[in-house]
Order: sequence, then structure tokens, then C-alpha cells
Amino acid sequence: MIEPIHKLVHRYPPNEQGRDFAVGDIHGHFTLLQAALDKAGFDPLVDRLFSVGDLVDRGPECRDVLSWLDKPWFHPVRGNHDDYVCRFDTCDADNWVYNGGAWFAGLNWDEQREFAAQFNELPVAIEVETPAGMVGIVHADCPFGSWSELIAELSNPESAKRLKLVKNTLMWSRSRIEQGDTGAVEGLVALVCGHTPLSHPVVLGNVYHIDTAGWRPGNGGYFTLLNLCTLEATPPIPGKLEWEA
Ligand SMILES: [Mn+2]
Repeated sequence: MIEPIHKLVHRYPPNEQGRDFAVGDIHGHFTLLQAALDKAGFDPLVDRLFSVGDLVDRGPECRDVLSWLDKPWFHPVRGNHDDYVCRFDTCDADNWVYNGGAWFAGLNWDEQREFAAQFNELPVAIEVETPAGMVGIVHADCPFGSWSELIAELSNPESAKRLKLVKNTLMWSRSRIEQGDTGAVEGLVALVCGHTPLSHPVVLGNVYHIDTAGWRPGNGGYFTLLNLCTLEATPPIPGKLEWEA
């Protein structure tokens, strides 16, 4: 069955009151995330936090995700790890556990179904209007050269098989960052994605890769908060100018 657009793409109007931030993969480290928000002076009354997904697996606080999904200012897309939760009764469980999913196996059946129900509400793409223009958010990459093509495909996919391929790239692809592809995604001032852990954020064309492995603090990882209006990062992106040449 084809999912309707409102389930796959969420749209947000400009934030007239406060600031909008995006953050990279979280992987069950909500205490560390909150510390990064506090450091940036995040105000939950007016600011909004968009997440590139991968909310769970690997970290110690995966169960806390439900209370975060309740927060009216927290807006994640679905990452490949979140998609395991959506498909918990049909996915390759051994592969999932190998990739950090053991916490889910420790839940009882009712809890597993509750997590899956909530994760199935997560969109695979978010668009946010800002004074500078439209910002797109996906977990891994946009499979098309233009944002409107993606939205059209998600709204009215040619086939269920093709929708599966599109979602696969949205949640799993690393080819843009691995190949250093500087091609822009047209129709956006910025596309923000995570999925590939980096020592610092990397900007290729108008695509911002912001997973600085805040979920791996022992190895020097930290959370990057990207301001969606100014496209400035906290902490700042070192060497950003050479990537923009
Ligand atoms: Mn991922």
C-alpha cells in the first residue's frame, strides 16, 4: 500500500518567534543532546529542533525517545535505524541487533508495538520555510537533483517498488559524501542530512552533512546544531570556506 504524502513529508511554516536548529544522529544519547541544547541557549518555548533521525540504537537512553517525540518543538525525520523499529516484526533482527538494536529486544510485545506505531508516524522528509528560503531535511541523501522531484515522487510514486528505492536512498545512501559530489539539490537553500559520522560538518554544494557523532563522545564526537536560517553551526564548522570554493 502506498503511504499518503502527509505521512512521508512534513512541512513547517517559518518560525516567527524563535530559532530553528537541526541536529545530527542521536542514537539514544538524549542527555548529551540536552546538554548541547542548553549550551546553545535553546528556548523550548519559541525555538524548534529538527533531527535528521537515527534516534535510537547503540546508546543507553533509547527508551527516552518516546518522551522526546512528545515534545512539541522536536521534529525528526526517520533514519535507517528508526526504520528498523517501523519494520520490527519483519526486518532482519540479527542484523539490527548487530547494529545496536538489542534494547528493542528487551521490550515487551506491547511496548514494541507502541514504539513501532509512533515511529511509523515519522516522515522521511521535512521541509522548513525560513526567511532565507526552503530548507530540506532527510536522513541520508536526496535521490533527485531537485527537491520538487522528491516531493512529487513521494506524493505520487510511480510504483511501490520505486518508492522503496527512493526511501532506501533517503535513509541509507552515502554516495554523495563518499564521492565528494558538490552538485546542488535545486529548490532548496540547504539540504541537511546525517547518517555518515564525520569529525566536523561537511558542506558539499548546498548539502550540509552534520552527523558529528554526538552519540560517540568517547571518540571525540559532539553534537552540531545547525541554525536553519543563518546556516551557521554551533560549534562553528572548521574550514567551511574551502568546501564552498
Ligand atoms: Mn543512519
